[in-house]
Amino acid sequence: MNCDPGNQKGLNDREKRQKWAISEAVVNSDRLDINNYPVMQRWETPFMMELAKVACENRGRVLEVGFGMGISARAIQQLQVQEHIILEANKSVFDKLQTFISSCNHPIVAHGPAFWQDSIDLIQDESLDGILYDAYPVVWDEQHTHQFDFIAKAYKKMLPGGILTYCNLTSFGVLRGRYDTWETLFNETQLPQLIKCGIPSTCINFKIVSVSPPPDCEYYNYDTAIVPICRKPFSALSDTSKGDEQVTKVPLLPPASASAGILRATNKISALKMTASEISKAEQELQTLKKQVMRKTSLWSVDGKPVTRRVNAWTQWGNLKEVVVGVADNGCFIPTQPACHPSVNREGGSNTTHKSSADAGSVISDELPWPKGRKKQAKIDAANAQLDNLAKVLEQRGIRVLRPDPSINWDREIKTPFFTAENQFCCVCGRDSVITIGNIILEATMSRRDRYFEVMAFRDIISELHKSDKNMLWKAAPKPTMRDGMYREEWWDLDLETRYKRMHDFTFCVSEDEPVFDAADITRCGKDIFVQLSMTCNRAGIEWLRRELSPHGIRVHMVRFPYDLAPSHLDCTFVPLRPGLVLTNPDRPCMEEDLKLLRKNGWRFIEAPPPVNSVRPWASQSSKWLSMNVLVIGPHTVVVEAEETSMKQLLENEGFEVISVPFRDVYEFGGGLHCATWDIERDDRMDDFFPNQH
Ligand code: DAV
Repeated sequence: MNCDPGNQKGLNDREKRQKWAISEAVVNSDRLDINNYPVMQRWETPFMMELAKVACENRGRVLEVGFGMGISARAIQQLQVQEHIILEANKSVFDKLQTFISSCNHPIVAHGPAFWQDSIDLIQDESLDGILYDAYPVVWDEQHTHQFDFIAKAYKKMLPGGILTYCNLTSFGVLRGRYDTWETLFNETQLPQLIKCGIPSTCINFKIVSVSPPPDCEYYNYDTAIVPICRKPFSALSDTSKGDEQVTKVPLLPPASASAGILRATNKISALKMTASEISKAEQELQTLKKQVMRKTSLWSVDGKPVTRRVNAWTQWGNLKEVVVGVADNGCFIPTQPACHPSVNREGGSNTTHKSSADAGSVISDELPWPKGRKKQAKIDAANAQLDNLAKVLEQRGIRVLRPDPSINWDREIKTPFFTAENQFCCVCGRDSVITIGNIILEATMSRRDRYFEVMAFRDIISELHKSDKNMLWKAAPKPTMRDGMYREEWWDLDLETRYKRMHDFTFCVSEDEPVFDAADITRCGKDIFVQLSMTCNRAGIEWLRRELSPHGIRVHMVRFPYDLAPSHLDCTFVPLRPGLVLTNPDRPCMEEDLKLLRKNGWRFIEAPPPVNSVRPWASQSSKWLSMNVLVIGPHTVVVEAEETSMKQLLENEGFEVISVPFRDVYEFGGGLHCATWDIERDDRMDDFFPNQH
């Protein structure tokens, strides 16, 4: 093709750019031309989709350079990234971009009209999860090289694990004639330049995709095209490849665990042949990376300016905007203690999903003591895979997802002046240790010794929120001593018959000496919150909540379920789904006295169906009713465990859209979908759903 697009003769580079910036864009449904240069054509759509898929693999925060006809921008929007940043140089294209933004569902930040050279530094270093570069070679001498100038600058803007792709069809269309294969073209013209940009050769690859340009296309006449894939590695990996200019076919690093943005050690290590010391270095690197990712995620900043964040959750059903999903890293078995005597479920299988080895529980329980310390990595990985998947599903719905600190070693003894616990638990269930009530983030007292410090895994997130939302109130309930005298340990020895006889006493293993509650003993319905008297929440705890929250206009109501002989947490017993509707547990009817308020205000109750899979995994200390531990993410949308199809059916009959996700591998880490999440922002208000109080 004619390679000098328009008259650039006699102009210096700056003047060429200035001329380009103000040239009129001529656009129709098939093509975009500027100064008579064919900038973009409709046939590139499937190709742009491929580029977008690469750039959005980690979702997160994706930068796009060059808006053109908006083809890749549309693709990126479809892939539902969390933030989409676009740089565009030409003024009239930029105007079209403004119109495009107003029609988009996911947040876009546009910079321009400005060349990337002038706007790239608006983006923080190490802040991007993906980059798609598709700018036109405005200075024609740079036709084959302009992408490298960009990549050299943009590489430091990427997070470790970030992914970059680019397109330069006007160049590839010319170069292809000079090489036998795409591979030789790539290895000779792209790879050395990419290495010069600082990318280790082991992190560079490409794929070939099919395209169908029309025969009269001015710049491209091939039926395949190249999609470069460049990843930013851990520094440990870049060290090993320093000076490596030799190119052979190399395996790509496996994709980042996209939802959390966390690369897990297993992935990383299996991808490469590494020595023991390299592995240990990589592991350390991994911990640092995880922390960086957490920090970045919790800052949630655009261009260095924090996005307005809001701590606001008044209900269980308002549209969910921001949520924390737990992580299972370093998760341990619950140690035996006055508040908990864990035991093996005889009926539980060794595999949580298939019932093939369903007798494993009885074998373990007959032959082995309750285990101590850290769970097997395979169990942790399995739970993490389901947690990561939940995070991904929520992100795809435009919900911002944060994760707690995965680097805390829970397999460590704790000693206070009052007790010793041989190991701690995990931070899967944020629901238990912290709750958002309106603009208040409240840390619970907790009831179990092994969970004394669990909230610390969420502290980075909490303090970040405290910095960015000036209206947020940060409260922590008084930490109990958890000394022996705080518990009635003899309760554990009561046989079922005795517990049954005493069911209306509502006395459990925790005494009334000190206020005690777990955050999951609470459920929110606007101005009114309900708190369950349980093994994990005593009357003193409810009284503490009442005094603390009533000055904020919140009414605290106690709820009791006498048939639950070992109650803990409300979210498998009494689950508000939307205004006027509560999901109830058929085995655990509520005290009629406690239901009066709901009945008077016209609330309706639907009973949970029996669990489809009622086999509790052998190490799970929760009941089979985790089937009703659903996560409501909006007034019409509920997330349900994948095997619980009867629950799905019930909720669909009530008019909900039901999203199914597998979650049984998480059960032994303390709970289900509701337990493993902590909502920070919902689109709701302090409404009064119970105007008839008396
Ligand atoms: O019914 O076993 C479990 C809740 C765990 N956070 C139950 C409640």
